[in-house]
Amino acid sequence: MTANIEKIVSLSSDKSLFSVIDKVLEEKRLSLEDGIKLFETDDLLTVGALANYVTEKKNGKYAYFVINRQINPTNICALDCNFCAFATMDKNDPKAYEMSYEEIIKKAEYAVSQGACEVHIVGGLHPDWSFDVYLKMVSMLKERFPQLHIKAFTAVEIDYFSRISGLSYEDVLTKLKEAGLGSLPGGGAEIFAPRVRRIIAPTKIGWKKYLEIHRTAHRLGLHSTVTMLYGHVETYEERVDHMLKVREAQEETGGFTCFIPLAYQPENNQLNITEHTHGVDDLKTIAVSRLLLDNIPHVKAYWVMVGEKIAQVALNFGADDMDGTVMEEKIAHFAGAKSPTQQQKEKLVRLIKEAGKIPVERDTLYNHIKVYE
Ligand code: V47
Repeated sequence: MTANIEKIVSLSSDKSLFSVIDKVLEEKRLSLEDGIKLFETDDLLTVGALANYVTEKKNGKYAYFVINRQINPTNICALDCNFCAFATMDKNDPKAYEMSYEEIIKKAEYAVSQGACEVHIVGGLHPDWSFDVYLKMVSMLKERFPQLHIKAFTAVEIDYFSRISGLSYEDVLTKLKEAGLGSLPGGGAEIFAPRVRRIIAPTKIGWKKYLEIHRTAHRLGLHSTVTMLYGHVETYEERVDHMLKVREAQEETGGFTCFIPLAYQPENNQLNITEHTHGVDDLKTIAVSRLLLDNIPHVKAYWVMVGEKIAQVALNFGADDMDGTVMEEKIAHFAGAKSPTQQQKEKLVRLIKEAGKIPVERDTLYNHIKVYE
């Protein structure tokens, strides 16, 4: 394997990459400058080959998917992020909605009937819902479907629950865990740099609180994922800085299972950026994530946001996970995503096999449910 990768990368036409290539092959940690070089090079294939080499050293030929369902209980939200097309602050907006407990149960029931092991719940910060409403959602689902993993509430929601209940982050997370919460999803990270947050999400919590909440969850024995929203006003340096802050937090707790670059979807929002991300940038961002985040076990190519074709190719550019069946996607589709809103298991298996990888149906924490040799 090493001989082959050395042959491949020796073909690189970009001299500025040589020192980075050496570091990767010698398993040395990459720096901010290395990350920027990887983004700035035109030699996408070398960056991809290196990232694939690292992925295969970590996870062999396995590429993961999960039978899951997303549930977004409401889109009424006290925040007004400029990139978000999903949420509304106005309860009378025609697109505003609230789900009842019964509707949530029905959606979970359908998911279980389709073989789901996970529900992924995120939504608006509803100005009239108390923390008890959200707690009941979790306890009710856990009572009814004890086998289901409840991956719910981003750090932004946890911060909101803390503010409306007067409880500390630790107490909010402990109560949710006691009610049946299995893990935290990674939404809300956006780009950590304050310059970018001021433009795209000026009223959202900053990176320090985001990571403090994840660290607290990890200390309580909950795992979580972590995201990065790219393709809008951020620079390469700000992307790399985001990744390095994630790497530092992971060094302390080890609680992140997966890093998920989220490609910006440009429609129906208040940012004046109307371009979708391009394939080269999607693949490079996934590859650089894999190379910089040496202490994160998995990198996800989220088919909803990059599309099925790029997600499939990304399995040879450092990604080893495609997320899942999803069943009902709203956040990206309100913002103009061109992908389907759900996926069949068979299709995910085929996409992975055709990428030359071995499909593995996983649970939320990457335990193998079924290997499709
Ligand atoms: O928090 C919102 C982002 C996130 C847009 O944890 C947008 O495994 C692109 O976090 N363009 C929700 N992105 C989705 C998410 C996620 C998805 C799949 C798996 C996991 C995981 C997490 O989507 C939001 C926000 O960061 N988002 N609007 C937009 N216009």
